[in-house]
Amino acid sequence: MRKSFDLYFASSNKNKYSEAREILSKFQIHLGFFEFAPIEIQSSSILEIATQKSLDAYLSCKRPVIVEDDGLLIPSLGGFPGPYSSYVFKTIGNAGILNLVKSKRAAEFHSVIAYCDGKKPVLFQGITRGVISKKQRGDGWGYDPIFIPGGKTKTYAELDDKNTISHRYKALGKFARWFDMQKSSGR
Ligand code: ITT
Repeated sequence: MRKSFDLYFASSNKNKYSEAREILSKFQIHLGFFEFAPIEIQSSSILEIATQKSLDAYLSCKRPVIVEDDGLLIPSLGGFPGPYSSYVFKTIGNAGILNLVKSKRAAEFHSVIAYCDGKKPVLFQGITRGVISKKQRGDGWGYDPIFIPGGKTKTYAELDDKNTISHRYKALGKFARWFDMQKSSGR
């Protein structure tokens, strides 16, 4: 691993890393990729899942590391798919979600970033509210073609500025400010 990175992003999902690297570079934080296939615990809380993922990632990476757990929550479906977003995407995918969502289309994308350097993990949360589109639009990854963030008419997949408004951007922005303070206080 190169030494020039400030910390690592552990994930099996290179799309998440690419966006996180671009976002953190705006805060002068250099992020390396640590390929890692987490064994996700069964929990209804993405905060709990992210906490455990970060502890496991640190054991493998042995360097300061962040992980991210995301969930797409659809209130009219009782918060589904929420903590099961990864599994649901791999099984029924965007077409399956579009079949399930009828009139009430409100949705939320949640991101939890968990930082671990061997001590108690520190968590940062970001939420972007929006709606589920009526059909898939754009060529993005994951749920990008069906999620329209609030105040926009385009899906995440169609937007050029996803990385300045996304759930990931909001969680990483909080992390970056905290990380900077830790560095300046010499910790
Ligand atoms: P990890 O190895 O980091 O756990 P993962 O892909 O399993 O990667 P998550 O459980 O955190 O990641 O994410 C749940 C799913 O939500 C993910 O697989 C994507 O399909 C989707 N997702 C998360 N963020 C997204 C985004 O910005 N745009 C589109 N889909 C997203």
